[in-house]
Amino acid sequence: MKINDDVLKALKENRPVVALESTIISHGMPYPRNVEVALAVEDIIRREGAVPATIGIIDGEPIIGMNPEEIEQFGKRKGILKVSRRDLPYVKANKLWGATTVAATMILANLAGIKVFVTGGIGGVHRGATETFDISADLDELSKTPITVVCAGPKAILDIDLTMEYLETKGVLVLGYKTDTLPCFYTRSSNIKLEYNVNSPLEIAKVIKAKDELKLENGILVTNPIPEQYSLNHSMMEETINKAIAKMKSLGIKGKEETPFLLKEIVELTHGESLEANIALVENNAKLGANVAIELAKL
Ligand code: PSU
Ligand code: MN
Repeated sequence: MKINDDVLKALKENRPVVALESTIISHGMPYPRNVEVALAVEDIIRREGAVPATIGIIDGEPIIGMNPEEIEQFGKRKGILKVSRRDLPYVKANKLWGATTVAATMILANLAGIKVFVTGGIGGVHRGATETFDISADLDELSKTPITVVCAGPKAILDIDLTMEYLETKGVLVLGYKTDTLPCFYTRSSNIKLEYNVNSPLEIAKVIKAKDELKLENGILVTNPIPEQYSLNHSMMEETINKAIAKMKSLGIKGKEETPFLLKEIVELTHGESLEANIALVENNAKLGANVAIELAKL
């Protein structure tokens, strides 16, 4: 594993570090916006007072804290694999390039000693999963790796109710940041009531600390609603998502290709509006995640 100097120094001095994933760069957004956003998100984290660590795999070696040239490569290079938990050993052994999903980023962040991780939306239980069994490995990872993930809720393309049931079964605490309903990525709220709502980064940090004291090895999911002005209309998005899913089925796209295909299709169907929303929510999460890491480092 290669940890960059800034990140290593911060970790040694118990200063706040925030992990970032690379699947969102290589498979979640089009070039060159993906690179611009990845760099902008790092800047936001620095401005708040924490150290960003974008994680990915280069020639089989996990990189904890990519430099801007590496981020550029992850944005434009073709053939970078989408790497989740199961893919890690193969990619390492064969010295391949891998963009890490939420699950794989959690594993590597944890190895490096990072506790807080910011992303857009996590994977979850896909619609139709009762037939297909398609449940993102992100959910199981949250049940066994002690990282706090700040996101804007499960991606709207999923079955949100089943995702929440699954998280409950797996013992994953879901916190709503200044919201008492579950935010769903493109929209600020949903009809799913959350048990716990928190109102400050300090409050979140205290929950993380309590979990650690209880020796619970699982993660925590913090859901942070997309900023009001970027929130998209729920019924319009449902229509769009259904169209995208229908096209995906007609093309026979399955498994790990589903999420990248749907995100891309939705960007086209919304004429880029969903991409702007996606960017806004990631940036918003970066701000919150940085402050959670800052409070946690003080406790
Ligand atoms: N959120 C986004 N864009 C993305 C993803 C999440 O805004 O590209 C990625 C994350 O890396 C997440 C992955 O872990 O999609 C989930 O894929 P799957 O459903 O195949 O597990
Ligand atoms: Mn899947």
